[in-house]
Amino acid sequence: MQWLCVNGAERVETLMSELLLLACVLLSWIITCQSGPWRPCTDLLPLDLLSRVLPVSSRAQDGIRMVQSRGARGFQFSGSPQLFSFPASQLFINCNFFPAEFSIVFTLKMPQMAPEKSEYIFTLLEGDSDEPLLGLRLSQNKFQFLQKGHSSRKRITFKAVGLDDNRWHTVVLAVTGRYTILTVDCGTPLELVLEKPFPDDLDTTDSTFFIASKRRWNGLFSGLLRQLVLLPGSDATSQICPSSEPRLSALSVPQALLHLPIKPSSTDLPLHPYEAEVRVTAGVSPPCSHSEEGQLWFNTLKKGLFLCDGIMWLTMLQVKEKLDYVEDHQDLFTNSETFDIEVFHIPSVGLFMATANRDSDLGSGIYKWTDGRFERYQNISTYDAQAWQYFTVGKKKFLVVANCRSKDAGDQEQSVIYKWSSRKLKFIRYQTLNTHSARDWEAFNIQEETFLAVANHRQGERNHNIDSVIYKWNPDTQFFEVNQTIPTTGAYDWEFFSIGPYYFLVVANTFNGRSTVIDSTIYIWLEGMFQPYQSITTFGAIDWEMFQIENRVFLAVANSQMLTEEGKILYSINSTIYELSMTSQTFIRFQDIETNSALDWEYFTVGDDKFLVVANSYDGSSYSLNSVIYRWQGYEGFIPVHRLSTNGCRDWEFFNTTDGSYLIYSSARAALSKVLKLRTV
Ligand SMILES: *[C@@H]1O[C@H](CO)[C@@H](O)[C@H](O)[C@H]1NC(C)=O
Ligand SMILES: *[C@@H]1O[C@H](CO)[C@@H](O)[C@H](O)[C@H]1NC(C)=O
Ligand SMILES: *[C@@H]1O[C@H](CO)[C@@H](O)[C@H](O)[C@H]1NC(C)=O
Ligand SMILES: *[C@@H]1O[C@H](CO)[C@@H](O)[C@H](O)[C@H]1NC(C)=O
Ligand SMILES: [Ca+2]
Ligand SMILES: [Ca+2]
Ligand SMILES: [Ca+2]
Repeated sequence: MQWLCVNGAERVETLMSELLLLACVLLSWIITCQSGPWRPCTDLLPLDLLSRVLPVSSRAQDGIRMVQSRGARGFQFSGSPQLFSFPASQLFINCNFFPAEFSIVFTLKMPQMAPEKSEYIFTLLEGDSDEPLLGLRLSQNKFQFLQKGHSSRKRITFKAVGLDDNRWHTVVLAVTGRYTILTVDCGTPLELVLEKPFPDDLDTTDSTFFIASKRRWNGLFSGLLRQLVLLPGSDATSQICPSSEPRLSALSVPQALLHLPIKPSSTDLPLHPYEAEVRVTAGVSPPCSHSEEGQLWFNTLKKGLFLCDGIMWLTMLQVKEKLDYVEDHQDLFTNSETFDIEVFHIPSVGLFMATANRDSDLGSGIYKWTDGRFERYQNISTYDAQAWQYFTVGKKKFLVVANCRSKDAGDQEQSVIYKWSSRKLKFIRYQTLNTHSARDWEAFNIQEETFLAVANHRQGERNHNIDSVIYKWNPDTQFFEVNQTIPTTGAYDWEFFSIGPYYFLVVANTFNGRSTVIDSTIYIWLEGMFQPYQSITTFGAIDWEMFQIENRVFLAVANSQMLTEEGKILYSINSTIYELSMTSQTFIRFQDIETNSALDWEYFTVGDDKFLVVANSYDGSSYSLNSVIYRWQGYEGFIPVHRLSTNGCRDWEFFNTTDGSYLIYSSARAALSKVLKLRTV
């Protein structure tokens, strides 16, 4: 008790002294700027200098690239220094004096610098002068604060500050009176005492801020800059320290860099550590000199990869094909409405497609690609088929169908595995498995064992809260046997993926009997079973699509409808793309895309370009809607590039043959699927 009281009192005292300090700081500010009715020269808020030189409305801009490294993003500057400057008058709106007391916060990542070399984090230059009024300069193992006084020039040097070790660092430089205090990664402050206090009449009239340079190419900052903030009137240290991530502690970081928020690790899973150096945008040629030798540059405009040989950029890869437009290729009349299309290739036999058709009397179809078109190949009896999955076990080839009804009313519902007979050249019935309104089968391998997971949607008319089942191939019996059951909620889709040595399975939970606003769960394979890893709230989730771009891992959900417990229903809602954050080891929101009862996402690539196509099926009144192809733009995420009119669009599949790439989509409203050819230039 005694201890508690003392501690409490101490805390009050500290708070008081902080308030006092703040009052002093404000007071000196008032005195400094007072001429006429008092107003500070700038807003007394953190002034984010970096944001001021970023592309407006997050358009790609020449000479600046967003790079992700060691779990965080920063900007790399390679363009003309003029591009990254702005007049000081933008900040000093009420008068022209630089604050006498201030702090500067910056976060950077910098490879080791050559001896003799120095680079600027920013400078404030007056007119055409080359002498900074103020500036921050880095050189090997050294950090300098440059400052111009009345007639003299000062350089305050902090030695043995190793910021150039290729790791993220957050630095606060606080200037108050005679003191210049440097705090690196919330560590012990280094203090240097000036001969004279920082001037209270540093005039910024006619001067310009240059971010990452001193107006010239020479000394251009070559590392990554994530944060650069001027805080007039106070010391920012107390605002950002202590921090659970002192190297990335933030006062104000540009929005565009926050797609990868830094969260403390919530789970101790030893996720594969890897590094993603993603370079996205570069219109003009970045500098290529001795120091860039061996560096690669990906030119998104010209579609080429270039290597710097120390003098010039050498072309490494030829210009790749680009998607130009999409044209109708084949109208494919199916037995009935089609809920899923599965395209697969049987080596030395050919390319096939299976359609999962609604009508139980007509069954489902298998088609073979012949002379550039799909032709009917085999009919298979199915009962309100929802999905097909093709997979292999050793040399055996299988197709499994998700039947969502039984053959005769009242009978047990069964899904069926078919095996390819290389003698009959047909699929023949192999094994039946009891399922409950089955919606999807997912086949996958873990350490040379084959698994099959079924999404059981509903038991009887009402019960959505049932088990979905994972089966495992038994090499002795040569059949699939139950390996694990997982409670699911109106399950619609399973998606399996692996990242490094880890295996994941994610379920799309659609409906709990009352609402579609429920959690869908990602599972991870640990100790011989799938265990919950992360839950994400979804809105009638129907499909998960996992894809990787460079080293980044994404999961996109197709949200079909928002039905709340109060009975409100919406179809035009966001479907969301999540990205795996290496820092937090969880999937976090990357981009929201407005969709109309989205039922499927399909990821595909053409040349170097990456695309997502969504199946928009219903907007509350019409099924005739555009489905949309989005192209990956790096910095901007996915942007719409093509709209295709569809009717009750249910499923998209991408495939390629020797004569090109195709998309096929099915309709849940008509017995017509369409094959589209991707035209490239
Ligand atoms: C499959 O069934 C459809 C519809 O009943 C029929 O038109 C077609 O001839 C059948 N195809 C084969 C290969 O049996
Ligand atoms: C499921 O399969 C894994 C991998 O073979 C095995 O370790 C585990 O014991 C199996 N679980 C059951 C319940 O059979
Ligand atoms: C979709 O997401 C965007 C961006 O997050 C948000 O502004 C918008 O309100 C959302 N729309 C709907 C219908 O939820
Ligand atoms: C064709 O598609 C497959 C799988 O979708 C892909 O692995 C392969 O690289 C593609 N081939 C070409 C030439 O695009
Ligand atoms: Ca499909
Ligand atoms: Ca699936
Ligand atoms: Ca999909």
